[in-house]
Amino acid sequence: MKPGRVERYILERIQSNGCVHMTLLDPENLSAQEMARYAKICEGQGTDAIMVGGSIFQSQTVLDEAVKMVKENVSIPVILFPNNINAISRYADAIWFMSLLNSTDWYYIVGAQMQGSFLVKKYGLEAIPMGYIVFGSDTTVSAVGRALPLPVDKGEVAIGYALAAQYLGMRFVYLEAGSGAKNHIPPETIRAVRDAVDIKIVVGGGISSPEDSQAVARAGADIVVTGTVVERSKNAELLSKIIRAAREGAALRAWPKRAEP
Ligand code: 1GP
Repeated sequence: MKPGRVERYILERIQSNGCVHMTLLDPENLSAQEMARYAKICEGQGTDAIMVGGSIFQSQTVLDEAVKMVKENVSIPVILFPNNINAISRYADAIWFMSLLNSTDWYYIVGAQMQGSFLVKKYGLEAIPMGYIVFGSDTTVSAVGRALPLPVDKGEVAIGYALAAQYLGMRFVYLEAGSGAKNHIPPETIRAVRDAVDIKIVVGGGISSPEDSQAVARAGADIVVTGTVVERSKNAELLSKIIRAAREGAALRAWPKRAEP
């Protein structure tokens, strides 16, 4: 399966800016109108794509409404970030087709994917293959996804999962600290994964300041995801600084640019 339109857009942005920023909006926390308004503001501040999803979201009807409204208000891609099979909307541009690699439950590794694949095909959604690694044990995503608690500061464990993602043919790997996590994934862990894999690295969870954003991008995140900071602070200027800081972090990397495959 070759990269589709949205994936090519992401890769081009990573190539030109060093790092991409994505905003995660959760239909569980925001109405469709709020999602559309926030998405528009985030686009205005320079975010590269809107991700829609959350850990406990349950209604496909509400999701459809939210995605439709967001789509009407922005021109950047809207990418589904599903927690389950009812988090698939025909109105999105693409879906992170992800497996929670360190789940202890078959369902989150491949069961939901097997069931959801029919809708992805029926809707003609662009599927972007991604390995999802959840760190820590005290977040909603960790509890819902039955994640085997991974230590955030043990790079070698993360490397194993990230390499597995790469060898399984996934083109992205997401290092997830969990939405609203007290701390983001440490730069040392990101750097360790960066040094080990060739696929693109997504980092999210607990990134709440320009300093955080710069640190994770500098350590090697190709995509920096923030959600809670916008929902909580409602501060467009802060978001703008976080987005700028991600690009600055990428520019400050001390190692040579990787050759594109
Ligand atoms: C959650 O990584 C994302 O899946 C975003 O986390 O809400 O902490 O920014 P935050």
